Amino acid sequence: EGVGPQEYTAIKMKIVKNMPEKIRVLGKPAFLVAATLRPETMYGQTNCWIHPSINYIAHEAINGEIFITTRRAALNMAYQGLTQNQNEVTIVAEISGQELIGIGMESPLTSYQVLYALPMLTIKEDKGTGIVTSVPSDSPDDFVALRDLKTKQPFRQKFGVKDEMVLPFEAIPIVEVPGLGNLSAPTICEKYKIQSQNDADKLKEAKDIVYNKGFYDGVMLVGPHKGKKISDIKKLVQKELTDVNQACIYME
Ligand code: A2H
Repeated sequence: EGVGPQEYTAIKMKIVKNMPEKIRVLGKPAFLVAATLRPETMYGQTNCWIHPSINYIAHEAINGEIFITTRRAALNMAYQGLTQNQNEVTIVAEISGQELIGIGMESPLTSYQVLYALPMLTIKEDKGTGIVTSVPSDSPDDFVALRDLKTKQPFRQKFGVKDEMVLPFEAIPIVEVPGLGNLSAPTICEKYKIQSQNDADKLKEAKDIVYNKGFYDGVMLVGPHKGKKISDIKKLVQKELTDVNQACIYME
């Protein structure tokens, strides 16, 4: 970080359930847009993460679509040709993270037909779009946050998360990592005895290992790039998604 521009894949997740009224009345296709460095992990997505107390906006994107992101990300998008009016953000609704929780979406590549926006308290407002794809098989942060929601009913209740938005969703094996198997994040969290998302130090260590090994030594287990190394296919998957308008390139 801090060494120049970072290129993300902005994943378009189409709202198909529990659309907030102020978005529905716009009568346009609307998307939660998540920024990821690992587009090939979309095969294992189980949900997306929202910060309940961040304020998001719905804005006019290219092709008559509505994107939901932070205001900051929308402004960056405006200078990258991703908004309807060049260099301009046209806000059509302001919406709190809490209001986004429980929205149901269709997302590219994953085997779950509909997945849900769920709360994560460690999301940063000043990174990406403020919306994060959740891949518990390959991200310790995602695995632990999903497990916390599954095991702690009061946590679900506090944020209005229904059981059916969480309980049926399991990590999907998508990447084989030498020494860590095909569910590298759950495996390392077990090994380091990480109890919850508050175990920040242990989580950081676990992440450093899984992210590095996953990216440089990991091998894809599913999809058309099965058998190939992650570092060789990241760009290919990004292009496949942007070619069919399910993602955009987003820089910051
Ligand atoms: B990655 P970097 Cl499977 N707040 O996506 C907190 N985290 C955020 C965020 C925000 N506002 N925006 C994006 N991120 C996460 C997938 C993934 C990611 C996997 C493995 C590694 C990985 C699934 N979550 O990232 O600080 C997103 O999680 C390794 C770092 O810009 C995004 O990619 O380097 C990554 O952090 C961007 O982090």
